[in-house]
Amino acid sequence: MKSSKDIKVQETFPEGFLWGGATAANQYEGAYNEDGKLPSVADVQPHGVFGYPDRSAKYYPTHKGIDFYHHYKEDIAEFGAMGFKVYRTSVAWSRIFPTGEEDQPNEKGLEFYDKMFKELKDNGMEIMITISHYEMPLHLADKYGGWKDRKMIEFFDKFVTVMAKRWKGIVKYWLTFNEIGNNIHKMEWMTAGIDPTTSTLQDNYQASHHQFVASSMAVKTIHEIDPDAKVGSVIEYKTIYPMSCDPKDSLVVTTEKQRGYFFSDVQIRGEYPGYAWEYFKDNDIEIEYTDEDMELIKNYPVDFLSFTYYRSRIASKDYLESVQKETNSSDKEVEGDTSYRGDDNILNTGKTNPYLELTPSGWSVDPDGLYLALEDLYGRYQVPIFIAENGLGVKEELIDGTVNDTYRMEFLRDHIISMKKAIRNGVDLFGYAWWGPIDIVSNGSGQMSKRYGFIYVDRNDAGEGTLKRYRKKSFYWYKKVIASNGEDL
Ligand code: BGP
Repeated sequence: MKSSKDIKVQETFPEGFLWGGATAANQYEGAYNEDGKLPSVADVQPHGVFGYPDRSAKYYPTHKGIDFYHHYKEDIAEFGAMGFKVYRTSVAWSRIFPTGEEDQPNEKGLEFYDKMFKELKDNGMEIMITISHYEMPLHLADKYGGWKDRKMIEFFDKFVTVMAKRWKGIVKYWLTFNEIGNNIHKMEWMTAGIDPTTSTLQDNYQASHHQFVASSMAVKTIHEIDPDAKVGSVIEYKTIYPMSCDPKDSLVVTTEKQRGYFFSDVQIRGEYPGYAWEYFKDNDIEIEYTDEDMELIKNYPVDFLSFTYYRSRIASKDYLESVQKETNSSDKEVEGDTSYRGDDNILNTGKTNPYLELTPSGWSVDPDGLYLALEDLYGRYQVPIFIAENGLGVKEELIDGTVNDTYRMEFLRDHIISMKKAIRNGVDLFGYAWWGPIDIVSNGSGQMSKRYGFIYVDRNDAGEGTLKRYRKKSFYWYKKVIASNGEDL
C-alpha cells in the first residue's frame, strides 16, 4: 500500500523558472527611420487614441521611444544585473523588410538584432521574440489593407524564415502575434493594419483567419529550421466575474470568454470551435478559407500558451444590449483615461468592481484574478504556460535620483503569490515577464508618463529629457526575488 504523503508536489517555482521582462520594438527602440527602416503602422499613430492612424500629428512617440536602438548595451546590462533569465521583445518587421515586399532582407536591420541578441546571451538571458507586436510595414497596410488580404501570409512567412535561419540556436522561444484576439476589439490598425474607419467585424475575423494560417506556417517553418525552438501564442486575458449570481450574468461571462478563447482554441486545439461557427452565422460573418488552411492549422498548433494579464472585469446580462449600442459608436475612450479600452467599459457596463482597487488609470488591481486565469487556462488546454506581460503603470517622479515605488513591489509580490499557488496546484507555468522593466512608451496612451519600469528613464510625454536611466527601488527588490527563485518576497 502506498500513501499520498509520499507524493512529491511542486511546492514552489521550479528550478530554471524563467523570470524576466517584456517590451515591444515600437514602444522603445526609437530610430524609426534609421539604417533602412521605413515607417510601420505604429509610426503613424499618435497618442491616446487606440488604433487610429493620424498622418498629420505633431508628435509620434514611437519615432523616438527611449532610444533603445542606441542604448541597448547599457539597458541589457541592467536587465542582466537584475538577474533576468529571459527577455521578451519583438523584432520590428519594418527594419528587416522595410516595405514588406523586398526579396532580400535589410542587412543593417538584421545586424542590429545580431548585436542585441549577443548582449542578451552574454548577460545570461534566453530570448523570446514576438514576431508581430503591433507593428508591420506601413506599406503593406496601405497597399493591401493589411491582414484582410491573404497575401500577408506570404510576406509574413518570408519574414519568419529569414529570422529563424539567422537566429537558429539563439532565439529559443517565438511568439507569433501579440494579443492576437485584439483584431476584434477595435485595435485592428495596430494588430492587423486594417483601417479602423471603414473596417467591419467581417474584415477583422477574416484577418484573424489569415493570422491563424500564418501562425501555423510559422510553427512549421521554425520547427523545420530549428527543432529545439518553441513557438507560442499570446492572448490577452482579463478575468471576468459575473455582476451577480443571476445565471444570466454567468451566461454572458461564458459568451464573452469564448470571444477570447476563440483565438487560443484555434492555435492550440487546431480547429475552429463550434461556438465560433454559430457566432459567425448569427453575425453574418463569412470566413473564406481553403482545405489546406485548415490542415495547416490542425497539424501545426503552438507548443505553449502565453498570455498578458493586467486586470479583471465584470459582466452583466445588460451587457449584450449595451454592446450593440457601443459597437456603433466611434469614440470609446473614457474621460480622463486615454488608455482605457472602450471594450472594457462595455463589459463592465460602466461600473467598476467594488471589491478591487483601481490604478490611477482605472485598471483594477486583482492578483486573485491571475490565479484564476492560470487555473482556467491550464484546465482548458494543459499545455505549458508563460506569462507574457503583467505590470503596473503609473505616473512617477525622481526624488534624489530614484523612485521609491513600494506600490510596484506590493503589486508584484501579490501576483507572484498567485503564481505560486497555481504552480502548487499543478499548473505548468514556466516563466513570467514583467511588462516594461524599463520605462517605455505606453501603447494605449502613447505617453511616457505611464511608467511600468524598474528603471526610470528621463524622458517626458513630449519626448524631451536627458534619456538618463535611474534604478528605482523595485529594481533591487525584483533582483532579490529572482535570486531566491521567488522565495524572498
Ligand atoms: C498590452 C500590450 C503592450 C503594453 C501593455 C500595457 O496589451 O501588449 O504593448 O503596452 O498592454 O498597456 P499600456 O501601454 O497601454 O499601458
